[in-house]
Amino acid sequence: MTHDLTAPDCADPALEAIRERVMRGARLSLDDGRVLFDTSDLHSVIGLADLVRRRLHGTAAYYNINRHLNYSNVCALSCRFCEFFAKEGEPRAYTRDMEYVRGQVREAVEAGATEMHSVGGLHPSLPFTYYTDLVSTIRDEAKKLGSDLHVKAFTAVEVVHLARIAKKYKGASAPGEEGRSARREGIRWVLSSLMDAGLGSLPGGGAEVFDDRVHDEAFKGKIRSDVWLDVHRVAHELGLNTNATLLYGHIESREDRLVHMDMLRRAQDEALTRLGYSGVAGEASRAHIENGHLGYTGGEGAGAPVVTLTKPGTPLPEKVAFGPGAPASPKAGYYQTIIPLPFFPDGCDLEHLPGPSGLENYRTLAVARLMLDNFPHVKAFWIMQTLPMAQVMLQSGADDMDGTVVWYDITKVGGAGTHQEVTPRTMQRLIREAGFEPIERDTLYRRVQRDGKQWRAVP
Ligand code: V47
Repeated sequence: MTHDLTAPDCADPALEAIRERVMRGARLSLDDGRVLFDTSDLHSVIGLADLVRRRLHGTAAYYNINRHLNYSNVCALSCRFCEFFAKEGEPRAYTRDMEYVRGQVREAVEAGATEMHSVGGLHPSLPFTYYTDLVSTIRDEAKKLGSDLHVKAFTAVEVVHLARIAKKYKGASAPGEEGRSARREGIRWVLSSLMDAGLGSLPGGGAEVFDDRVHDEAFKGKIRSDVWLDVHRVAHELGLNTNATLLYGHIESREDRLVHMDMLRRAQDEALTRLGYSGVAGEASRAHIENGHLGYTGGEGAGAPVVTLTKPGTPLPEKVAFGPGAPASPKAGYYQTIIPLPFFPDGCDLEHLPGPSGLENYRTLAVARLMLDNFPHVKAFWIMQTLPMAQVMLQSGADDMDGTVVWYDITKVGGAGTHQEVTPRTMQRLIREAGFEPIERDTLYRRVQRDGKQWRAVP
């Protein structure tokens, strides 16, 4: 970790106070976030985000060797931003059987993959056992081939759907604490069953934007922010690491993005406190009062102490959980990475919208790095950002490119097909070109030591 970095001089005087807070590693308020979004001095915003990124990760830039497996595109929902879903019986609908899954695992292991990322639609009729079989099939087939392939699977939206299918969601719609504890119990049951089958972590999908107006207009029927956050909270309590996304550039406002970021960092305050980090109680109330301007109180967890990772010398959670001196059976359970996802209009119900500009992509990513001071990683998901943008994003706050991927059918960038792949060698070259040192990581951000397709994770 590098500590002796200096922040760039800012052309916009409105950024000076923020610059000073960033240098100290102090939490930025929502008002600071508004300035970062409004200033025409984008270069300084990017420079500040780059400073935080270098403080946390030096010149390292991470990637992994992974595969995506979408088990079914059949979905009971019809979200307006989504071009992935199909209805049962439609010619383009598919649901994969276990023979297909085993074939995908063999190909993944052959390519040296360390991670299988698996998500799908909310299928109306698959039984709960399909999902536990999916996870155990991936793990067992990989083990037969000598690989400890990590299964990162099921968004929070799917987890709730599974609780319903398994009939473990009874009473969850009751008002207040009663409904909430029934909901949590169902979620806990589902996640524990999936963990017994071999689930290793949760991906960050399904968060979209934590705003009820946007929710009702663009993805009504999906779980709301409180439930999404609850799924991740229960996952953390069970020791699972998770990611979080932010889908932006559609009908949401920049203010909505800021509130989304604030809700996530409060949830992470709680998770890191559980991991043993100590926070600053006074800062929590300060941020709480400032955020109260909006009539938004930060929701549950608003009283947790503020825990930042951006103060010089603060250890990263992966070092606390898995590094030297960590307990023999590691205790994890926190958000690893924020993944800002630019909206792609092609082929969905919101096709008339333009989608975000390149500059808006840089700004949103840089603001995410600055506001989410307790998220260790920021991912420039190259499939959606494109490779050239992701390279520049490594200089704008991102430290992770995601993986080698191969098939990705949630979005088809610029009308391209679903085959999108970079080789590890190309990934390394692109990272070096951007001025960073490529580090292959596993899903939990441990370094990978590899001999061909044989690999092991080291803390
Ligand atoms: O939740 C859907 C988004 C997400 C569109 O955790 C769209 O490591 C843009 O979550 N334009 C799924 N985005 C992808 C995802 C993800 C990807 C990579 C890594 C990880 C991780 C997670 O894709 C959905 C939704 O927000 N999405 N449609 C669209 N038209």
